[in-house]
Amino acid sequence: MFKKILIANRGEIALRIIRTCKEMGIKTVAVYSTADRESLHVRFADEAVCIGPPPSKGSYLNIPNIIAAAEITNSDAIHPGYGFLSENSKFSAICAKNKIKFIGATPEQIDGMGDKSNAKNTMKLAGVPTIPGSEGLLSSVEEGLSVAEKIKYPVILKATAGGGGRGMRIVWKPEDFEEEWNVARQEAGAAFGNDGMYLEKFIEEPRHIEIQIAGDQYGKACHLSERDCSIQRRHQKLLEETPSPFMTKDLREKMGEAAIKAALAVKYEGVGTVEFLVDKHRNFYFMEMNTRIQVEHPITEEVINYDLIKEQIKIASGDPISGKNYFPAMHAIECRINAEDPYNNFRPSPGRITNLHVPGGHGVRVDSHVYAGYTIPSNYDSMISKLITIAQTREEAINTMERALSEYVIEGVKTTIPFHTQLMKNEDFRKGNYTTKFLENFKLL
Ligand code: MV4
Repeated sequence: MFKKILIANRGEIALRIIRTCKEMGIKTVAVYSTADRESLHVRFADEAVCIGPPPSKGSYLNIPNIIAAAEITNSDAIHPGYGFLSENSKFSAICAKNKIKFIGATPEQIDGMGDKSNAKNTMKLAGVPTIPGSEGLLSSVEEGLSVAEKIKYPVILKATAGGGGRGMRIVWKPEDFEEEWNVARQEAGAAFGNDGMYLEKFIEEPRHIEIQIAGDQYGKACHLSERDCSIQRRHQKLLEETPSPFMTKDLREKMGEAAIKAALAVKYEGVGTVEFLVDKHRNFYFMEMNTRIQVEHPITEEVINYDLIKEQIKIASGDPISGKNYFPAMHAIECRINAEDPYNNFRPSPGRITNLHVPGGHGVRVDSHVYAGYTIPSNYDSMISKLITIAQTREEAINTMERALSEYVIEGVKTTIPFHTQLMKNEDFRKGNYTTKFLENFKLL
C-alpha cells in the first residue's frame, strides 16, 4: 500500500480524499495556490506545498510544480480528484515516468476515450449499443448529408474532440445541414484545434443515466449501479440521484452488463463511469466514458455502503476486486450547492461566507470545504457543498432533502439553495417524471 499520497486538487474533493487516506493510515500532501492558503485541505493534510498563483494554469494545472512537490515530499502516488489534471494524458504519463503512481487512467485510456468518435467505435466493436450515425469521422459535407438522409432528421453533429456538451449542433432539416456543418467545424477547430466531426441521430428528450464501474489489474470488472443525472442546466449537473426513477430491474441488468463490456474493452483499472443516453422506450446508448472519480460519487457510496475513494486507492496499489456487482439498497439524492445566484442566470457569487449553519440529523451527509469566515475565491468553480440525503425510499429522501435545505444557512454569498428548495416541491420531479430538458421549462419563483 502507498505510504504517502499527494492530492493534486482543492476544495471538497481534496478534503474527501484526505479523509479516506487518514482512515487507511496513508500520509497526505496537500498542494495549494496562494488563493487557497486558508483552505481546510491545507490544514487537514499532513504536509502542504504551495504550487503557484491563483489562476489554475499556474497552480492546479502546473505539472512541473506538482511533480516537484511530489518529489520533495517523497509521495509515492498522486490522486488527481476530478477536473484539473484528472484526465490529462500527459500528466498521467509524466507521473509514470517519475515512478509516481497516478491514481487514475493510463495515457492510452485517457486519449482513447477523449477522442469521442474513437471511443464510440471502440464501444461498438465491444458490443456496447451506440447511436446510429456515421462510421467514424465525416470527410465531407456531402457524406454528412447522405448519412443524415439515411438515419433521418433530426441529426446531431458532434466534434470528436468535444464532449460534455461542447461542440455539438442539432440539424433539423437538410436545408440547414451545410451551414451547421461549417459553423460546427469552425467552432471545433478554434476551441479544440481539431475540427473532426461525426454525425448521429438526435435523440429527443433523453435521460442521462450513468453506470459506476470498477476494474482491477487482473482483468476483472464489475458495476455499482446507476446515477440519474438528467437534472442539468447548460451541461452543468445540479442534482443527481440513485436509483434512477426511470430504472427497471431488467434495464439495470442490461446497462450494467454493457458498462462492464465497456470497461473490459479498454482493460479499465480503477473506478470509472460509463454515461448513457436513455430514450423514452428505454433504449440506451453509449455516450462517453469518464476515467476519473466524479463529483456525484457519494450517492453511489451511500446506497451500496462502499467507499469509492478507498476502492480507487486499493485498486491502484494492486488489490483485486471481488468482481461482484452492487445494487442499491437505499435511495440517495445529491443537491449541488453552488455560490451562484439562481435568480440571476446562475451568475457566480464569490465572496466571504459571513455566517454558516450546516444541516445534520438522520440521513444527511454534507461534503464541503467551507466554514464561517471562509472566502470563496473567484478563480475556481462555484460548487461549495454537496448536500446528500439517504433514505429507504425516494419520497423519504426528497422529504429529508427539503428539511435539510430548510436548515442550511449560508450568508454573504448567493447560493443555489432556493432553486433546490423549489425543485423538491415540483410535482413532476416528485413523480420522477423528468428528462434532460426538464430545467429548460423550470421557472424559479
Ligand atoms: C446527444 C443528445 C441527443 N442525441 N446525442 C450532451 C453532452 C454530451 N455528452 C452529449 N450530449 C447529448 N448528446 C444524441 N445523439 C443530447 C445530448 C444532450 C444532453 C445529454 C446528457 C445530459 C444533458 C444533455 C443536454 C442537452 C443535450
